[in-house]
Amino acid sequence: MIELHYYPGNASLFPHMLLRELEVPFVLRLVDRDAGAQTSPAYLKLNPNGKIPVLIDGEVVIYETAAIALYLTDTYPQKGLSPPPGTPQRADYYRWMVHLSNTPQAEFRAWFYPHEFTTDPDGVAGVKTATGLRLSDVFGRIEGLLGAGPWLLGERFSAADLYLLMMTRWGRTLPNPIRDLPNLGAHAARVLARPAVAATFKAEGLEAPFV
Ligand SMILES: N[C@@H](CCC(=O)N[C@@H](CS)C(=O)NCC(=O)O)C(=O)O
Repeated sequence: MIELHYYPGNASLFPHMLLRELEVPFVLRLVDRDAGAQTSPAYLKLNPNGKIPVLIDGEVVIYETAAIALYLTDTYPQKGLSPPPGTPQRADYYRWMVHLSNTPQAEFRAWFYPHEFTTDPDGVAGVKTATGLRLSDVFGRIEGLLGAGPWLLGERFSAADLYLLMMTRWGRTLPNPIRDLPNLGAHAARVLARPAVAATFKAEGLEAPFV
């Protein structure tokens, strides 16, 4: 059975929501961050970067959140959570998945771990402030591109919407919370209304406000 190594609310939230949307049997394996389990020798064998999540599916051991999601939507194409390969919508899907991974998610790393982005202890606050400004800029553009949606791919719901919700949630800690942008706030409400998403939040013990 598929195993998802996770920690509540971490980047594993996206593949967790996706597994429930796909209705695939899986088990959750808690990575005990409080004990530093993500850097234990056993975990580093799964993900040498020492980051959460990891997904194991038989002989497949895969890390990097976006890669896990692409793997899952490819493995269960009949569930329709990604458009068919070789179509214009598939191009949009790839664009969103890669953009969300390499721009907002990477910026959130600097937001939550600013000390990693400077060698100057006095520089940490400045890193955080500058990252918050960049994130506002990034989500301002996403707000415009999303428009009325209702989904990132227009009328078609896809895994990318789950990815976006995870980051809207993370953005509740920003000086300008992402949920306050009208299109992104409405998008988050639509994704949160999905039963698989509600079940995921419940299983991880996440409490309101969700975004
Ligand atoms: N690019 C990686 C980043 C994963 C990442 O930064 N995960 C965080 C949790 S959201 C983590 O493992 N933090 C613990 C640590 O860095 O020690 C991915 O998408 O999987």
